[in-house]
Amino acid sequence: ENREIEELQQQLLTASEKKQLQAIDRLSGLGEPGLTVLKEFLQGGRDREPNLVLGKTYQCLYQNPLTQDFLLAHFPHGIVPFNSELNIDYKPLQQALLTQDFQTADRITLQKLCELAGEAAIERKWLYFSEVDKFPIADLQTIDRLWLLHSEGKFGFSVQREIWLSNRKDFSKVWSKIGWKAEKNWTRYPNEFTWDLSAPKGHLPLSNQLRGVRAFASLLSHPAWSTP
Ligand code: UYC
Repeated sequence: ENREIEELQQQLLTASEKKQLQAIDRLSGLGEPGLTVLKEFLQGGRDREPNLVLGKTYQCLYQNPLTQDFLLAHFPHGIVPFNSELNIDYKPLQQALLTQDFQTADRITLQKLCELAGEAAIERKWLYFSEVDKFPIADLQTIDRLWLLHSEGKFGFSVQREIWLSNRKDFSKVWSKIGWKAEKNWTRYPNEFTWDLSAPKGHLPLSNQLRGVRAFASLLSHPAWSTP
């Protein structure tokens, strides 16, 4: 058994990303010794730019009652810094994503985007594209990183942007790729959307197209995605 733990630790430290993610799943099912490896790995990544592997490690430790205290003591704010130019609180978004409650996270995301846009948008509950252009880079990057790191890289605006770019900005192609349209029919909110990691890449967060594509297009063209 020790041998297995050591091999998985090695895999976690040096293998390809895909193998690293698999190692995390296996280690989290091996009780105390497996959890110890995961805790050390998270500690070791403290000063690095958080990536998908650290995101999933945090996720697994968060879901295990045995490691809640460890996280509270050593990573009380998670692994993605809540950078915000407008002093917006991203904790509720982080919490929903941590429990993989993607439907709640999606609603919070729209709420946060409206907060970024200001009073009028909060009242209106949807966005004008002219408001989106003015969103601060730091806030969009925080929202995107939270989605990305807590979905094994599946969800987030930057993922949607990559799909949009690789389809030459042709939204009619994007909709079917990200599962927002099947044949000629729009996917119906909320029940026809997929609220877990079995969804297609880029499926979430949603952006209602009822009032046109311009706000979503502005979001995907925002300088946040070409700024380090
Ligand atoms: N809905 O179809 N959507 C709503 C999506 C469309 C419609 C909310 C996404 C097409 C109406 C969210 C898609 C359409 C409401 C989404 C989609 C349509 C509504 C809740 C695939 C008709 C009731 C938050 C592109 C043909 C609300 C919100 C209202 C709600 C998302 C209809 C998140 C991604 C064009 C009637 N749809 N939406 O924004 O305002 O309301 O009447 O996109």
